[in-house]
Amino acid sequence: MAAIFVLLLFRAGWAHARFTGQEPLGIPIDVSTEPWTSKFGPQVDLGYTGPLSFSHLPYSRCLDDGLARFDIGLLGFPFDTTTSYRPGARFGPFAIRSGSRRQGLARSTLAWGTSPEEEGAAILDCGDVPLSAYDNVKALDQMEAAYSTLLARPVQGGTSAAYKPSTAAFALDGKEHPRLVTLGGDHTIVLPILRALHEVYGPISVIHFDAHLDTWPPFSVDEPVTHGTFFTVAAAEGLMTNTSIHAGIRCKMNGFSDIEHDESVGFQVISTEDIDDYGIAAVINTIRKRIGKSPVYLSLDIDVLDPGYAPATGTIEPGGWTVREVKRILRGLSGLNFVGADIVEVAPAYDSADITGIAAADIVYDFLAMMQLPSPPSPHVGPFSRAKHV
Ligand SMILES: [Mn+2]
Repeated sequence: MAAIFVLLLFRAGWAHARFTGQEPLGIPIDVSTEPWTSKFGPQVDLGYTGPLSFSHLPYSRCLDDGLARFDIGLLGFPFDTTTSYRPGARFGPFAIRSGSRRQGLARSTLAWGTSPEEEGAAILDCGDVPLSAYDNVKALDQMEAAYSTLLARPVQGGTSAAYKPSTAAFALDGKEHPRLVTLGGDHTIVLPILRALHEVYGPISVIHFDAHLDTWPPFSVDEPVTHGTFFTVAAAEGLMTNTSIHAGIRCKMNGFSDIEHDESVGFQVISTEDIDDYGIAAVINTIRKRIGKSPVYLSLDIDVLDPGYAPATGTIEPGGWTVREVKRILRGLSGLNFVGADIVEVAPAYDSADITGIAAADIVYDFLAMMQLPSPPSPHVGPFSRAKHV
C-alpha cells in the first residue's frame, strides 16, 4: 500500500515538474556541476522537442488545477462521434498543437505588426477534456460542464500594461470572464459551448467560417444533434441573436429552402465566390456591419479552406478559400467583441505533410491576436518598411 502511495506521489511529482517547470518532490540535484549543464548551460526545448502544448505555452490540465490562471485559455475537445462522413477529428487538438511547434506567440509578423504576447493577455494551454467516445449525450454534458467551469474562473488580468479587459461589459454579472479558444473536435462541440456562453452573456452573435451551413433541420427526431444541425438546435434553445453570419459557404444544397431555413436560424450568407465578386474588403465590412457591437463567438470549420490547403477534414468541399484569404479576413475582424473562438473538423489521419494541422495552428495564432487588438492592423506599407503598430 505504502509502495503504491509513493509511486503515485512520484508519478504526480514527475508530471507536475514536466509541465510546469516547478521542483519535483525529493532532494534537488545541483545540475550546474554536471557535465551537460557545466558545458552547455541551461537549455530550452527546440521547436521540435519537448512535451506538446500549443506553441510551447505553459500547459495545465486547468479543470483539475485550482492554481491555473489565464485570460485566454486553449482547450481541446477531442470529440468526433457526431460526424456524417469521415471521422477522426478527435485527433484535431493533437494535430493543431503539433502544427504549432514552430511558432512562438512572442513573435510578430509584418501583417499583424504585433504578437499575441505583446498584446498582454495571459495565455495558457488548458489541455484536453477527456470526453466520452461512447455516449454523445454524456460527452455534450461533459463539454458544457468543462466550458462553464473555466468561464467561471477568475482572470489573471494580463502580463503587462498592454492588457485590455474585454468581457465585463457584456457579461450578465458585470465581471471579467476568461475567453477560451477551443480546438475541436467535430462541429457539434459548438452546441455545448453556446449553452455555456449563454449562461454568462445571454444570446450572442456567431461568425461561422465553413463550407457548409450547419443549420439543417434535425435529420431525425431521435437523433437531433449532428455536426450539420447543431445551429438549428442552438437557435431553438434561444442561445443566439438573429444577427449571425456565415463566411465561405459553397456546399451543395437540397434547394433554396435550405437558405430560407438558414435565415430563420438567424444567419446571413457570404458565399465562397463573394470574395471574387465583391472583394475582401466587402466581405470584412459585411461581417462587421452584421455583428456590430454585440458579443460575438467565432467558429471556424477548417473545411472553409480549399482542400489543397486543408485536406485533413471530414466533409471535403473543393473550391475553397486560401489560407492567406482567411487570415486577411480574420485581421479585418479585430476589435469586434469576441467572447470566444474555436477551430474544428481537423482530422489528421487524412493529412499530407501535416499541412492542415500547421494551417490550423497558424489560424489559432491569428485568433489570439485578433481577440486582443482594438482595431484591424494597418497594412504593412511598402517593402521592408515598418507597420504602424511596431
Ligand atoms: Mn461545419
